[in-house]
Amino acid sequence: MAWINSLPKIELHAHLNGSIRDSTLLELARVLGDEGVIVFTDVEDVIKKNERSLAEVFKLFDLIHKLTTDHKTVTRITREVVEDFALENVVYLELRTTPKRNDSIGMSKRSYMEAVIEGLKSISEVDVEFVSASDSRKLDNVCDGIHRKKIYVRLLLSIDRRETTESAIETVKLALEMKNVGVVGIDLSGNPLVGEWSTFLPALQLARDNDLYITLHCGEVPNPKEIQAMLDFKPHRIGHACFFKDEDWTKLKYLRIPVEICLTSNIITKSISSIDIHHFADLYNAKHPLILCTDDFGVFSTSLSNEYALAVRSFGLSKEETFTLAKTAIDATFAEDEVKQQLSLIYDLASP
Ligand code: 6MZ
Repeated sequence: MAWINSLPKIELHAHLNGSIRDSTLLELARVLGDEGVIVFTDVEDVIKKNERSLAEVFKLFDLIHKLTTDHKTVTRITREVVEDFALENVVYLELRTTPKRNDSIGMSKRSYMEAVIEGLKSISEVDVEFVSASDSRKLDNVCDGIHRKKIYVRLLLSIDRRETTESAIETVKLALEMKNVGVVGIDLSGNPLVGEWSTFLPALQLARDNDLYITLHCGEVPNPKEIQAMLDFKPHRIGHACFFKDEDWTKLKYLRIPVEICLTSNIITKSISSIDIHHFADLYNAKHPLILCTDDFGVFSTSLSNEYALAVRSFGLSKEETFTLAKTAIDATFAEDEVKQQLSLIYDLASP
């Protein structure tokens, strides 16, 4: 479906370390293998595998973090991930990542994030705008007569559910300090079987009090109490919503909280047993705000175009419906009004 590739798309749920090219991961693994830090062939099998349970996904992230967590590599993967999204016509990307501290290599949460920003600055294949629209050089996608892809990038700092309250608060404070370089919000993610909602609440409240946007991984496993507590917090968006009960749907729909839908991720991790019973259909028919997203395009071997194609095939969307679905994602972004207007223009020009 070539038209899906050329459709301008908006990605709002993508984890940096889950969106690494396999070729890059294998290259990094080979280097650590040569240094004797890991056994390359073991890692090669894990990286190339396509079926993974949710528990295996989190084991894989521990491995990926071993391969990627030095400043130079963080810069490199940021550059590659943004380029890959731009090349498939993602015009606005909210990229999320967990700031990491690693004393043994002199990495602080701040220096980790500076390496991410360095990655954004180092992109030359495509035009990137990641500071506020009014401060940035105006993006013109015709350069010397050659059309270049352009992409707006905003950052969300993730709190990992393994973190303490203090560590989560540190991340929120860092996000506040980095608002001038494109950080717009906070995400709560990580293994949903780990950690308590009450641990993260003070940090999330601090974020809210200081006008950061908030998105929560919500209902990725059955946890009725936590789902209700999260909805009562009224985040600006949620991700997944796989294990919602009737009362959760009622509350979600009443509050009109947009849902980031990650079809392939939900199917591969078996959070949803089959695509034809995915909650996309019910939310879509109810005209509830939803956004198709990749989650981790590296880990789940997908792309945003692939997620749209899957929705078209599975739910019978027409071209017009698909275009409208892509365009209405603008409303759910955490972007400034000026960027939203620019995105509207991009869609108007691409209208079928
Ligand atoms: C929950 C997830 C996730 O932050 O190191 N992450 N958290 N559910 C998911 N669904 C499968 N996919 C990714 O990117 C990797 C981290 O993002 C979170 C996990 O905390 C993972 O360690 P960063 O760039």
